[in-house]
Formats: sequence, C-alpha cells, structure tokens
Amino acid sequence: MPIFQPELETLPRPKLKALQDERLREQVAYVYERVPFYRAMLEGAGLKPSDIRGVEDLPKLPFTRKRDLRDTYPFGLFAVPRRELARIHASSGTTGKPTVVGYTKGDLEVFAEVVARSLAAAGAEPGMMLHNAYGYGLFTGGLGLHGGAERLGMVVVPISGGMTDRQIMLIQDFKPEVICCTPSYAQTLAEEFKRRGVSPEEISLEYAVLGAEPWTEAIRRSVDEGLGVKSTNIYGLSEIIGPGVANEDVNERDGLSYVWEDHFYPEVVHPETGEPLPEGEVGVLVLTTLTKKAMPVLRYWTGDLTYITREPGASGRTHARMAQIRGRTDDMLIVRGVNVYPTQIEAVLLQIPEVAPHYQIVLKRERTMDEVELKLEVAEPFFREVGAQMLSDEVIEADHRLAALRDKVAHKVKDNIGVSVKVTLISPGSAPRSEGGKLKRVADLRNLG
Ligand code: ADP
Ligand code: K
Repeated sequence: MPIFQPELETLPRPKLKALQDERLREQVAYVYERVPFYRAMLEGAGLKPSDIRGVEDLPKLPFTRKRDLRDTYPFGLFAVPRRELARIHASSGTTGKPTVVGYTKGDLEVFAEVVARSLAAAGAEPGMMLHNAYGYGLFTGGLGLHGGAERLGMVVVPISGGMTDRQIMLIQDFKPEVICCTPSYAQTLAEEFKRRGVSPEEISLEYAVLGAEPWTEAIRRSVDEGLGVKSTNIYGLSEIIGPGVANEDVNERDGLSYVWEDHFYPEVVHPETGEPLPEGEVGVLVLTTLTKKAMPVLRYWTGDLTYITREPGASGRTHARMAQIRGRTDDMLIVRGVNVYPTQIEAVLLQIPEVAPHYQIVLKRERTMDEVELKLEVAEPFFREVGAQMLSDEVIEADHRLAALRDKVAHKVKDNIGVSVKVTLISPGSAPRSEGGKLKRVADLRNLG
C-alpha cells in the first residue's frame, strides 16, 4: 500500500529527532507564554522553557493528567482565545464533567493528515469507500475518521454507530471496501451477517480499521474471518488529538502500530514510579504533542499500558511502533494480589478453538475473597456438536465434553496468568454485544454489598 506522506513517514531517524527537538522547543515556549497551567508546571519544577532543549529533557517535566483537564474545565488548558477555535470535542466521562478538548483549523488539518496516514497504512486508497461506523458527535471517532478519509480522497459513508440492520443494508447496497468501528462492533456486524446467511466472500469489505478499546489477536481472528477483511489497529485519544495517533500497517499486522512521531512524542514510564522505561518494556504510555495549537499537552499520562520499539518495520517507515494496548491502568483487576487485565484472559481464548471470543468478566466478593467469574461463550460448531440446547451447571456437569472444556479453560487461565477463575460456559450469543460503541466486558459487583 502506498505511504500517504512518504517524505515524513520515512524520515531518517536523525532528521526526525532534529525535527522533534525543534518542535518541542517551540511547543514548550508556546505553552509557557499562553497557558498558566504550564507556566506554573515549569516554574514549579524550577525550569525555564530553554531548559527543554530536546526530547531527552522531557523527563524533567511532571505529567499532565486527566484530572488536570477536569480541574481546568472547560477551557482552562486552551492556548488560544475561543474565537480562534474551529471545533470542540469531549470524552464521555462516566462520572461528572466530561474532559473537553479544542482544535484550531490547523489542528484539524493535522488531525486529518494523521488519520489519512493511518487509513493508508490500514490498506485504504483514494477512491475506496469508507463505511464509518464510529460515533459522530462529541466523541472524536466519527468526525476524526471522517476528516482523514476525505483528506485521503476516499468516499465517506457517515453512518455513525448503532442501528445494526441499517448498517448491514448499506454495506450490502453500497459495497464499501473499508470499515472503521470498534472491534466489538465489528464482531456484532460479523455475527449479524452470519445470522443472515451472508458469507464473508459476499461482503464487499476488504479492510477494517479498529480501535477505541483494547482488543487482541483472538478478536482480530474472529473479525477477519467473519467479515472477510484484514483488520488493523488504530489508536488514539481525545486529549492528544483523537484516533490516528498510531496505526498498524496492513502488511505487517504484528500488533505494532506506527506512532506518528513528528506530531506526537511517545515515552513509556513505570506505572508506579513514573521513571522512563527502556524500549521494549511495558509501562504507561505518555504522549507529548509537538504541533498542537489549541490545546497542546506535555507528557500526558494516558494510563494505557504498552511498550515501544524503534526497530524499523517492514514498511520502510521510520517512526516508533507501539504494541497493542494491554488495558488502561484503571482497567486492571487486582485479584487476590495478582494484577490481571481482561486482554490477558482474552489472549488465552486464542488457544482454545471450542470457545468464542465473546465473554464477560464478573468480579464478586465472596466473604473477604475476590472471585472472578469468566462467562464464556462456547463456539457454535462445538455447541452443535454436543447438541446442547441451553447451558446450565447441570447440563455441563452431565456432559463430559463440556465439563472438560470448562476445566481446560480454567487451567489455561491459571497457567498463563496465575489466577484461579470460575469458568461458566454460556450459549452462543449470550455474552454482551456492542451496539455501536465501546463494549464494557467487565462487571465489577464487588462493592454492591
Ligand atoms: P474516552 O475517555 O471517553 O473513552 P477517548 O476516545 O479519548 O475517550 O478514549 C481514548 C482511550 O481509548 C485511550 O486512552 C485508550 O484507553 C482507548 N483506546 C483507544 N484506541 C485504542 C486501541 N486501539 N486499543 C486499545 N485501547 C484504545
Ligand atoms: K469481505
């Protein structure tokens, strides 16, 4: 697939580094002048803007956190007067006020550019049609992908999330080559096609650009097979710009996504100490914008766990690559002293063909002990093979094939992650499904008494 901006995406590393250093110096001087929060941050650390000479000086600065956006709600971190803004986005925020971000016209151009790079890396080409099933609205996904697809020269179908029947109809009638949505919603669409007897070869889609929530190879496999596509990962967050901070290359698909490093500088730090970690070690991703005007951020603590490598990938791009997100630090389940991420459990499912990557993790407290229940769907072919109608504890107990499968899953989870989970096998179709957006796969009932 052609690279969208070859001169920038394959910039030799010494030149890329020089560009980053220069842009960082400008960005620091800019926020020092314009954003009281950053002036106070630098002064608090005893620094002048000129003390940040290049990216290696970033660790001198403290982190910017989500609560800093909340504390300055709505526009306190903005570096331009509101009449110079072109757009506002906000992220959901389950409790209280959302976090608000702003863009100048120039920021929107950068946004479109990095999304166009991402789509091209994912296999999209000018003239292809994009079925954009990310939500439109305050969420950055819909409009973010939209702008990037237009920039690349694609034909955009701005369907947004939800209303699955209509999505299926328009995919069949318009025959788009590319889809973007959350991985869990891609699973929903794949199942719906299957239910209607439409085979993957009959579905026009060739590429899927999936992100906004953690996912693993188990889900990649089910989406690729179900829709007949090659899916790649798109990563981003509204505080930095939105989706399109990083994307996997369709010919690599090894879980490593190129971070568009001329605009966003990535660091990985220790989750507890905040100390920079060497390449290849998993920690919290921290991002610094290098070219933002409306709301630049220095050292934003994403909470997302990953590692970075600067080993060049096969595509010829020189930018750093980040691994699939293992989860956010706030998704971490501490189960009897062991740290567990839902994605670790999901990864185990890949090894067991008799189960499907549809599951729910339920946390309960039994007396003083945390108990984890993994409610896991049996794969359809296996379900038919055992000839069960409905699964219940009695049915599973009575059929040695089901009981053995249940025990096998529990053993694999224990072997791979080190925690005992109670596995409950459930019938195909009974775990929660995405109806358009991000899917919550964990139900924490521990504090419900
Ligand atoms: P909200 O905070 O409302 O979810 P955002 O859309 O800004 O709003 O969410 C960004 C977050 O979504 C990221 O910090 C990360 O946790 C998650 N995310 C986005 N893309 C991916 C991805 N490809 N893989 C895993 N997690 C992702
Ligand atoms: K297809």
